[in-house]
Amino acid sequence: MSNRTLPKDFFFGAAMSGPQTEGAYQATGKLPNLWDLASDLDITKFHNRVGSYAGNDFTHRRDEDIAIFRDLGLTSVRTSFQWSRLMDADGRLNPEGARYYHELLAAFRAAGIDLFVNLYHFDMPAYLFRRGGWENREVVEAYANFARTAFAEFGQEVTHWFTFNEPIVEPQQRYTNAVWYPYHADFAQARRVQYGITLAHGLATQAFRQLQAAGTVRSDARIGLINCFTPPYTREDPSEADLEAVRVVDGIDNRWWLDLVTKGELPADILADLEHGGYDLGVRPGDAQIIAQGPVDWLGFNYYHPARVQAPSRTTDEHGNPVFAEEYVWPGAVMNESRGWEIYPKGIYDFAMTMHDDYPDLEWFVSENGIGIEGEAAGKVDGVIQDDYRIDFVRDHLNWVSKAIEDGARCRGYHYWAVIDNWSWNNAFKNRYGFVEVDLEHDYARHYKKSADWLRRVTTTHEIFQS
Ligand code: BGP
Repeated sequence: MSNRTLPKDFFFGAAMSGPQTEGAYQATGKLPNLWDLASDLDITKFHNRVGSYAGNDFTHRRDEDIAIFRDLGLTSVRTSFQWSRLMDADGRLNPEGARYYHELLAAFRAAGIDLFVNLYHFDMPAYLFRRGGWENREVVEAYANFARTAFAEFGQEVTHWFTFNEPIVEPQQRYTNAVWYPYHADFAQARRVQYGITLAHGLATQAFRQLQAAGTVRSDARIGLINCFTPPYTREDPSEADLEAVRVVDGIDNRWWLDLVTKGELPADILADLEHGGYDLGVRPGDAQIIAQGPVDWLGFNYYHPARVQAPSRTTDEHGNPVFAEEYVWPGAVMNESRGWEIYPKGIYDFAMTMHDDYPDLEWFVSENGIGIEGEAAGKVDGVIQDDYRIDFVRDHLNWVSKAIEDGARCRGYHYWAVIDNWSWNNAFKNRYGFVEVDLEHDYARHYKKSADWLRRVTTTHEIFQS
């Protein structure tokens, strides 16, 4: 069988974020963000006690990394501007932080790489978190001010903006699963945070449209949202209760954002459920108008794993939180044991078909996809990591992307998460995602892994090679 291909204008790139790469955490007048705060408070929560401070040393290796992206045939890269670097504690532009990002944009431009800019990657300035974070309207307004300031300052330079990366993840990781600071398990709080982020997105999108109409933002610029949509599955012969579990999980994690960015609404069934359960989102008069500003120009889809759920065996958990679903362990699951995530390449196709059927007007791209493996440096041959599993993973996902496009999906490109290894939140450098190794024993030196050569062949030919 011949190899599948991707369209000529399909783009390949890399995804990364400011807080996971930049380091330089006290340079350019940067304020502490939530990760710096969590690292200061309890470093033992981080794998091998590696906190947020150094990223992957990108700031010092910027030009080297850009040369790597170019050499690998990538034409776009997404990162985030750190709120804590761009703004000062009075909510004004920090000129040194602005210079940092102007230089960053110029360096990518000089290399012919389009830098996509995301405005929030789980990295609230610590002082705003102390004021109540996303549950406080003043903080929602502060984010809108930050977004407006960024659009005004960089409006002529950036063509691809995103308001948020994975807005569902802070409600999950910080306020439900208790794995990220402040380590809470509180369903009601998680929903209030989700609602605050939703309003922040609406206000930022509104500011973008206003500044574009005024000519401050370039006319060809687009605004988008990126989320980790998890295609939901249940048992093959589901009960009514299993399907109900799918409805709720899909509603909170996926449809909430899809309805926001296509219709400027939130899913009525989920709002009704929350009201029925007595959960107060703190809705105020005028919020519907903010949410109505939510529609975007295109969408980013981060895909790592599907969601498999079934009817729960209990209605509340040990914290008193409601339980709508529990995990369904699919007997056929193939796992990435390092991360505990199922590898299911067809999920990318199933999501593409959901978009095609339910949200047909929206263009999108795969904004993250990747595999993080622990201990891979142990198996080097002649100094090179032998990561054939990474080739298998990306190839299998790209094959489904190619099939989806053939079947009408409006998918325009693919960004791999962490082309160069980077710092992964509480896991720090435990699981490595890169096609390029970051050698922590030797001052963050970069080395190509075996898979890099395969990636270059795919990006430059658009043919999905077997190996
Ligand atoms: C996504 C995030 C990234 C990245 C990636 C890998 O959810 O947008 O920031 O970290 O997942 O996950 P992890 O780092 O938890 O292994």
